[in-house]
Amino acid sequence: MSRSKSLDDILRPFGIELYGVVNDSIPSSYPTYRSWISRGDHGELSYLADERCDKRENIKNYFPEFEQALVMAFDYSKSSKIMNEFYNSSQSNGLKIASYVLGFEGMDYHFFVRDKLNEISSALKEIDESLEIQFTLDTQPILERDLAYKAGLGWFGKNSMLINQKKGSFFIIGSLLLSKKMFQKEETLDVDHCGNCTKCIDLCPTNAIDKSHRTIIADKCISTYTIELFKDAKAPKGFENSGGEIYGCDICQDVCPWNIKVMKSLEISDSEKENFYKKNDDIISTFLKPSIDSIINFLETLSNRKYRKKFHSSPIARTGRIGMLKNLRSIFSQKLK
Ligand code: B12
Ligand code: SF4
Ligand code: SF4
Repeated sequence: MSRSKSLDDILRPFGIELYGVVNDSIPSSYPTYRSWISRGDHGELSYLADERCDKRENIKNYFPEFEQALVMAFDYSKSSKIMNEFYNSSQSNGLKIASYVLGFEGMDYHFFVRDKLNEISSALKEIDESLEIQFTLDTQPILERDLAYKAGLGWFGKNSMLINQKKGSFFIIGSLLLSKKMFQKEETLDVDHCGNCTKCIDLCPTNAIDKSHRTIIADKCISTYTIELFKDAKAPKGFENSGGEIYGCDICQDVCPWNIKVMKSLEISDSEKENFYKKNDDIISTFLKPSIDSIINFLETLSNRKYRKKFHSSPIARTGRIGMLKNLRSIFSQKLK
């Protein structure tokens, strides 16, 4: 059995259809990242500009033993389709939560995908027990979209998302960094498929996409405002024209023709839908059905500790009760205007 065949065998049980390998430890878009930082486009996200900025120049700065990365896409497009149907139904209160939040059985993907990465690591160690492995999943000083690009998973969209022609962009990138070149897989780098389209740029309510550089101005992005800023903060200009986003933002992905195409062909069975609603019931019934003033009243009576306890396994624990109240009040005050 060839090594690439065995990789396919290892990953299929985890539902991973899109993956690739990278042998080069130097990110091809490090200069893009560097100039983004020098323009100050990281804004409040200081962790991107501190000493970890230099670390991103070479994967070996993070994992000196690096020889190969196994880069995988963890798909949550079904969550996006189900939630868009929900938002168009009479049950929706008009508020929205980014679909990745609900896409991993109600769990924070940092836990859910990490468990999968651990299981895949164990499977690889069964092949070679001397193999050393580190994972990278969002918080490590690694340019993950670059890794995915070099693994042949897709191209950098004008909205900065890594997009795949067949799968769109509703996936999380998770990678295993390996101390040996375990697999041979010929990767073809994808080319730009955005063409003349500018939908994401035109429809971003806060003008957060820097058209000339194809990057995001973090302080203008609703995702930064609703996920990363925990205390009182000024909403970005144009937030009043958004679609009720209270945690994260999917607008520049929802409008992308490549995702629209994927959504049209995606089949979801009744039992999958039932399971989705069951796993996400707490979040949907707390935030996406009641009136906004009653949610604010509810959170005002909850302690910070109880909020954390109630939502500890979901990404929305990140903002804490105070951060979520900030987001809700911001939308509520706009509705009153
Ligand atoms: C900081 C961060 C954010 C910040 C800043 C976003 C940003 N675009 O920089 C905020 C909070 C706004 C954010 C929002 C979101 N994020 Co985020 N975020 C990150 C994080 C931690 C670092 C990104 C980073 O280094 N930014 C610096 C900029 C310069 O790099 P970049 O945006 O990744 O762009 C790269 C490419 O697009 C490319 N590139 C861009 N322009 C050009 C131009 C040329 C000419 C070339 C050659 C290359 C190139 O080079 C860049 C550097 O590698 C990564 C995880 C990681 N460790 O990489 C996740 C990550 C990028 N986020 C992710 C997700 C899912 C989101 C959201 C969809 C969440 C949501 N629903 O709210 C939004 C999407 C917003 C958007 N359109 O980008 C996923 C993206 C998966 C994918 N398919 O692309 C990642 C990879 C996390 C993961 N492990 O899956 N995020
Ligand atoms: S995530 Fe939302 S606010 Fe950020 S760039 Fe995309 S559409 Fe604009
Ligand atoms: S909306 Fe259009 S321009 Fe934006 S990422 Fe998708 S294809 Fe590219």
